[in-house]
Amino acid sequence: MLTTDISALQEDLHSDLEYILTHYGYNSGRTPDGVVFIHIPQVPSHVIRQSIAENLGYFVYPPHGLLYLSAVLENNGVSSRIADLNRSVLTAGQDGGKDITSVWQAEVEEAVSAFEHPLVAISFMFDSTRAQLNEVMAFVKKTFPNLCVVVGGVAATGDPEAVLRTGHGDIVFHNEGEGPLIGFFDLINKNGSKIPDNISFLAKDGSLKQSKIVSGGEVDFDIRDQYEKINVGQYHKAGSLNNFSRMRGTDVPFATVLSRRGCRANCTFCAVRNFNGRSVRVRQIQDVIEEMEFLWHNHGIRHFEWLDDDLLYDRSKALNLFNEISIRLPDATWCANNGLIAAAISENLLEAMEKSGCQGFTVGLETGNEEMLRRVRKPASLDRFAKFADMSKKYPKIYYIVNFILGLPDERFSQMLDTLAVGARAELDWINFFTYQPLKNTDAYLAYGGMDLQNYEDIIQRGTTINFNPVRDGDFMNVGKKFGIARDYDIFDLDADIIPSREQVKEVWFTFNAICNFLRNPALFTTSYERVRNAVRWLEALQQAYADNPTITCILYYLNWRLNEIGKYKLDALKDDAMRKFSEHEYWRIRDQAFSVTSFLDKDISPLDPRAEKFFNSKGFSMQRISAQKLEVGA
Ligand code: B12
Ligand code: SF4
Repeated sequence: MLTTDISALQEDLHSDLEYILTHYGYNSGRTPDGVVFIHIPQVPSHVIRQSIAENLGYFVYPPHGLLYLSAVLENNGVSSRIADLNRSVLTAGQDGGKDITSVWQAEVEEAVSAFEHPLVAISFMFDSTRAQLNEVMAFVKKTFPNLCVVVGGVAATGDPEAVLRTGHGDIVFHNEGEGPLIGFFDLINKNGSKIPDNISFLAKDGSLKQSKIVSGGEVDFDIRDQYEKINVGQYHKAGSLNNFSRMRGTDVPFATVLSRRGCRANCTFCAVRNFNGRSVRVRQIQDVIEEMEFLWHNHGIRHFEWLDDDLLYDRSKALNLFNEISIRLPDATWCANNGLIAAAISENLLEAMEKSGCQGFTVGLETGNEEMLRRVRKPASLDRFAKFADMSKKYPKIYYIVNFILGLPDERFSQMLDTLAVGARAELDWINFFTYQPLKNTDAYLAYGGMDLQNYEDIIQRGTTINFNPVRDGDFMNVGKKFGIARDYDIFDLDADIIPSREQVKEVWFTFNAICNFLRNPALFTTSYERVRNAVRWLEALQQAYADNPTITCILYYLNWRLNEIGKYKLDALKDDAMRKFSEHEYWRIRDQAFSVTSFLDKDISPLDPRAEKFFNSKGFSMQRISAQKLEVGA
């Protein structure tokens, strides 16, 4: 068995690294004449479905981290190319006849051919894309055996050894890459002796070596010139950022922005603290705005998505940022799907957000159970969340989403029910219920040893299409037939003290989702025109991605009837469409027997099963609320 020896001694490391440097001629003057950065495909080729790709249903985030890395290298005189293989495979996927693998391979070859002997630097962000990483690394090594291959990013940091043991990657960079990459070029260009921080590699004897691991660093980099390398204004043609970007319009050019690195919190299931370090580092407001203006004027970007993990950190700076956006980019829109901390939201922030073009954001509460909240170290209290939920009703133009995780380690069914009650009572616009999946380099993973992983297809589906829906998982279709799994309203008969199996959690997910987002979606009852309008936009965007799902069409029928803005002809067409989908999918017909979503087509809201209503009553409120009507014009 190969040994693992973590050593921080510079001299030892230097001699260990020597053989890699010698192999590529780096210590005899043959330094890289450039860098080819590679963003690997996020979706495996065999999973890409032409209909989803055409519908722009896959995520297509610009490779933001690589823009930063190429900017710092350029400042240091090293030129680079960025090959976004993800975008290429999605574009190829829209054209059913293309051989997707040969498309990304050609792109790699083309990028490499721009140089004589570049360094190949691959980004590996998500464990779920390991198969694609391995495929790309193997291709590069086979085609260009004389090129050094380095890998960085969140997933590479989480398990560097797994990357190195493939034999196709030479060095792994940990954490944020700007400083260490410059350190690496200093070492080889200037023939220096300081081994850069944050690298792992295998020594000649096969043992794992690691330099000092540090986190944090500079955040104010000017990346504007780098956007040219990826032609950022074209990304919306290959996919979406999330359902918010779809709600804004699939023809609207979008880009991502980052104003802060790090997060003030340290939730057990999250990799951010271990990756970015303890502090939150805030960029200069001026720089952020100039970047956005540049994108607006030079690349036609009209919609922005924040990548920040803690966008509201330093409230007064956040307020200034939003105020500045509303003055300098009055027609821009933005969303923050990555999750804001509800406790940090105040009324004046909401006002400034709305004015600056905020169309919607997500808050991460994760659980509605106090004990679980403490256990996952979420910086939230149920009281603060309830206050935020009340406050949100004063700013109905913003679409509010809350994230919950079901099936956290050792979570009992009663605790999941608390989540249902907190979510239902808050009456935000949408609830994302996720099922739990531990991630490497998180405290939860370390504590639970990575057990309880979902099946591979599940992870791929969840990670690559805009709003994961277990219904797409073939296994889920049959789950109700499995012995001992309660489904639909029968989940309310489950023993409150059990820790539900993963199969059972999926059914709990289905019922919670059906109740909160469909049967009792707040847009069915609110008197706010904006909220109903937003809900229609949201559901229309969702329907594009889930074209087979008739429940979305049913609720759209009802909400459009409430809005009273489309004529009878279009309304009838929606009804026909819903009926057609039911006739084509037995699965949905069976679900409808339990939940009666087809009542929406009769302009009726069906009562909840008494077991569900009894549960809500036990929490002190009712969810029956039958009397919804058309909105008054101008309401
Ligand atoms: C945007 C985003 C997404 C986007 C996709 C982004 C993309 N590139 O395609 C979407 C919404 C699709 C997404 C999905 C998921 N995401 Co996500 N996502 C993010 C987020 C918010 C921002 C990433 C980002 O751009 N950061 C800003 C740039 C500047 O930093 P960076 O990309 O990390 O790059 C730096 C370093 O990583 C490093 N680096 C990166 N590449 C390289 C390469 C080299 C050679 C070097 C030297 C260095 C280097 O240097 C860069 C500059 O400092 C991060 C959290 C975060 N704030 O980072 C989570 C995060 C990366 N996501 C995470 C997760 C878990 C997921 C999902 C699994 C969620 C889910 N439950 O479905 C899916 C999986 C996606 C998949 N493909 O299968 C985890 C990753 C943990 C892990 N080990 O896998 C993170 C860290 C969030 C968390 N809560 O812990 N995500
Ligand atoms: S608040 Fe969000 S980003 Fe911050 S540690 Fe918790 S899950 Fe991670």
